[in-house]
Formats: sequence, structure tokens, C-alpha cells
Amino acid sequence: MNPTQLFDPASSTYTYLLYDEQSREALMIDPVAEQIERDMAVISQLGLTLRWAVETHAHADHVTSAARLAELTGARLAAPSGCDIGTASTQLADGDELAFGAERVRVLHTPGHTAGSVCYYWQRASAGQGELASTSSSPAAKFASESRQESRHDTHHVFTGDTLLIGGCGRTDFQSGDPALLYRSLTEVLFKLPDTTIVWPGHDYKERTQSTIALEKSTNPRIAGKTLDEFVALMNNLNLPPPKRLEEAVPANQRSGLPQDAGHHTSTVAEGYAGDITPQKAYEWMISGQAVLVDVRTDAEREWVGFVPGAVAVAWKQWPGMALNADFDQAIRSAAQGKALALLCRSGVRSVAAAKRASELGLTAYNILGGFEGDPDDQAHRGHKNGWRHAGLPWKQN
Ligand SMILES: N[C@@H](CCC(=O)N[C@@H](CS)C(=O)NCC(=O)O)C(=O)O
Repeated sequence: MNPTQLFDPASSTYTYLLYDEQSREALMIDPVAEQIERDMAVISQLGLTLRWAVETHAHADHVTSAARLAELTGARLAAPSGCDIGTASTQLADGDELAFGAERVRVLHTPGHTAGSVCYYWQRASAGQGELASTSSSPAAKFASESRQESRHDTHHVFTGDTLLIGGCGRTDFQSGDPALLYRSLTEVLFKLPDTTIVWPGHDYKERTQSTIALEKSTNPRIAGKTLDEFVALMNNLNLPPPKRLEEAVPANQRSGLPQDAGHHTSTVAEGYAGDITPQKAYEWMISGQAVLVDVRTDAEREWVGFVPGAVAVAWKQWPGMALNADFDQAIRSAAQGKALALLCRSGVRSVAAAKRASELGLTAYNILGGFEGDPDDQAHRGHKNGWRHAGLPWKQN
């Protein structure tokens, strides 16, 4: 099956879902924060297990949902090693491969739009027969009617991020951009792929969906027939306005979209819930009786990783499958007893979703930054940067 192409209209960003038809293991490229519910629904409708959430670079125009996807699905985060995305446990170099079932994508380092930018090349292992059910009531058929899921089975695919766009290419005027490096990446790396390779761009601003290497090589007005000097001159004179979300997006994407730790501030105001608080503040509130500490992790996490004595357990989702806890509303209402809630999860992602839901129910709910285990460090080890345990607050293990 060709990749499933998903679109975010606000940023004209394409997200791609690739999967192995036998094992149903999947990999998602460049997910967008605002589309997480759609993406989770697609993963579930197709019956997939997401193994990887990956980035082509640290985006400047939208914020990724990679960390939240990882939290919700158990997927691992992978990002190009030159992009300063320290939250990704797998740092990718040229030639690395990421496997999902029997399929694998290969990393092509293609600097130019940014120094760390990569493309992903997928030469499909299997030439399956397709599987869109013919009955219109099946989940796959319903999903196919709402998105661009191709029933074709092309063999060679390249996901080009912002390195190569249809009839264009990524700009090179910020974030370590370099037009000479981009020229080399286009002509020496991408244009050396088989001509029939399908080009799946990171954006399109004119509703085009795909191209091929042969077509871009011969018709792309930025690069076709251009010398290095001509290309560099053209790129240096684009005079494009900066992306509207540049200042916000790059730092957020370098944390895989995780919320910023608010340090020692008491709380920060957040959209849809009462705010973010440090673990220290949550502990103070719990022992003074000002708030109820609610652990929204799964039973399995509390049992195996550790728990906070005195916290009330109300799971947001449950393992296995991470299905939403159907009793959440009722349980969180009875946990509150008229007090504010401080919600704790693994690293402060699920607790935001739970705090938003509790707020919809009329409760005052805060998110505890960094959760129980904290954000991963450069080695993907949790507990060294932030979070409840890092702060030395009380906890126990069974
Ligand atoms: N208008 C968009 C940004 C458009 C833009 O600058 N896109 C970047 C990728 S983030 C690019 O490289 N564009 C190449 C081009 O437009 O030629 C926004 O404000 O977010």
C-alpha cells in the first residue's frame, strides 16, 4: 500500500503514515500537534501499531505532535541528529534505517533548508495486493473516503520534508539554511534516486499531492537546468516573509512538542485548563490540602514504575491498548471533593489532556510539569532532567 497522506490546512503540512500490511506496524512522518486526534483515529481505524514518530527537521511553521503520539501509542521518537531535537531517543544519521514490521525507511541526510534536514527513502519490501475492503461500511473503506489513502503499490518513495517541494524547494534564509548545500542535496542525493520514485513533499501550498523524481529533475523551476551559482542567486533573492509561528515553533519542535517546563514559577496559565505547576508546588498543595493530587497514569505504570503515597489514582487511559478510561469523568469528579486538582502522568502530556477534560467538567485542574518520570535526556533516559522523582519528592515502589 502506498503511504497515507494527511494534510494540515493551517500550515499546508503533509503528514505521512507508512505501514507494513502483514504486521500492521507503522511509522509516521512529520505529525502536526493540532491533528493528533485525527491521526490517532486513523491509526486505530487501520488497526496499526505505531512504532515510530519521526521528523524530517525542526519545523518553523507548525508544532509537532511527536511526543504526544509517543505517549499515547508507545511509539519511539526519531529525529535527525543535526536538528537539536534532544527529546528524540533515536538520533538519525545518513544511511540509518528505521524498521516497522518487514518494511524499513532509509535516512538520507539532505542539508540545505536546515543543516540537519533529512529525507526518508522507502523501497517497499512487499508488493501487497492492497486491502481496501470493497464494502463501504468497513472502517478501512470509510477512512479511505475521508483521506488520501492510495490503493496503488509503487515501490520507491521519498519523503522530502522541506528539502524538495513540488515545483519548489525549502527556503534557505534562516535556521542554518544554506543554498549551496541544498543544491548538492537536490542534485547529488535526491536526483540520484530512481526516476520513478514518488516524491511526497512536506508541504504544498497549491493542493498538489505528489510528484516523481523524473518530473522534478526536469521541470522544477528552482533547480531544473540551473547551475550552482544560478540556484544560489535565486535562493538568496526569494525575499519571503518569515513563517508566522517561527519563534514559537522551532523551540517547541526541539522538544518534540512537549510543553515548556515553567521552572520555579507557581503556575503558568494554559489554554483549556487551569495551568502548569512544578512538582514541588503540587506537593506543597497536596500536603497543605489545597489540592488533590491525581495520578492519571495506567495501573501498570503505578504498579511497576512507582507511585506517590497520598495521590488518588484515576487513569486517563489504560494499558494494554491505551483505551480511554470510560469511568474517568465520574472518578475525577469524586476525586476533587470541591478542591483543585493537580494531575500527574509520566511526563506531563497525558495530564494535559486529562486536565482539559476535567476543566470541561467544571473542575479546576492543573498539569504537573515533567510528570512522574520527567522528560528524556540526550540518552533517552528519564529522571535526569525534571519531574517528580528528579525533584526528590516522596514516592514508593511495590
Ligand atoms: N506562509 C507560511 C510559511 C511558508 C514558508 O516559508 N514555508 C517554508 C517551509 S516552513 C519554505 O521553505 N517555503 C519555501 C517556499 O515557499 O518557497 C507561514 O507563515 O507559516
